[in-house]
Amino acid sequence: MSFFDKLKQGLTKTKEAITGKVNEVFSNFRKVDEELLDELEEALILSDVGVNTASKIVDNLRKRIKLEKIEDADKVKDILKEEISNILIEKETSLNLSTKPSVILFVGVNGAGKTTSIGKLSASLKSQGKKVLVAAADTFRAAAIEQLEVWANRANVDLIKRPEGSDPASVVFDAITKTKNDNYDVLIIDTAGRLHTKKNLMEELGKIQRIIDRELPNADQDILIVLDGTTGQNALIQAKEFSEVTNITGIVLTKLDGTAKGGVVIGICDELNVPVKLIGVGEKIEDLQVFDAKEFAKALFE
Ligand SMILES: Nc1nc2c(ncn2[C@@H]2O[C@H](COP(=O)(O)OP(=O)(O)O)[C@@H](O)[C@H]2O)c(=O)[nH]1
Ligand SMILES: [Mg+2]
Repeated sequence: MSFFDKLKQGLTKTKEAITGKVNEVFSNFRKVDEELLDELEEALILSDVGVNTASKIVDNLRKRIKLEKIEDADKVKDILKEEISNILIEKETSLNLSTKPSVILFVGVNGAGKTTSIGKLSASLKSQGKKVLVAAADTFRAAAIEQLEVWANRANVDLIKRPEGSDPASVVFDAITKTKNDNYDVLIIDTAGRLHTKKNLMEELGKIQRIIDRELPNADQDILIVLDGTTGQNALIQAKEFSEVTNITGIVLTKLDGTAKGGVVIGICDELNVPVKLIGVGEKIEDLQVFDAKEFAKALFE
């Protein structure tokens, strides 16, 4: 299956949710009036686009209807698609990998899909000829370390681990040392999603960050927050919370396959000053895609 077919298949339910609701609105309206716009706004909110973004889209729609003197409901539908696509297509989405080595730090709550996404990304980078090291800095549970090891084996990349309960920052330090000594291209760091308090989490991530900055001051860095797409608007809230404690450079949105809440991508692209860089469309090793906004919009509307 091609990447696009896979994406399209993964987005089936989201597509049904958004276009289903929007089409229903249009089937009830022949006239372009304020009531139509209200109903459209509600349909977007119900599709997990988010209140702010839905209202922004409809405001733009209202302006264009007036400016372009639109009376035909079908034309409104076209403009709606355009407005949504415009929101999706604004940002640069490639990973920062121009230095050797470069570092990718994964953060996000438990269960979001960090470890799985690291496994998938490692395999993809490896297939591009890169020498990849992964660091098991989620030392909170033994199972988390084992799970990363399984993925590292699957992706055929090297792993640095220490026993459960070890200081995550020291795992990162060891990993950086190995990265330098053995000439790795990319170091990918897994972190714990939940500590006792937000303060703990902040301190932990801060410590890891300082070590990276000190030991690899010239390395390209990505700090990717992994968000579970099936949680809809909650994903947006989490992204905002994490951006308070760390300098996020990109979003990995997982589990878009099989959820109807993928509309949250639109809200995320609109509300956060951070690009969606990768999306998860399945549990298999090949099921991580570079986020291509154009393709995404196409998969949503065609
Ligand atoms: N369907 C689907 N499941 C996923 C995806 N990404 C992760 N998962 C599943 O989500 C669960 C939690 O993932 P995990 O990587 O352990 O999350 P972590 O706690 O953030 O490290 C696992 O069962 C994964 O198989 C995805 O893109 N699609
Ligand atoms: Mg994990």
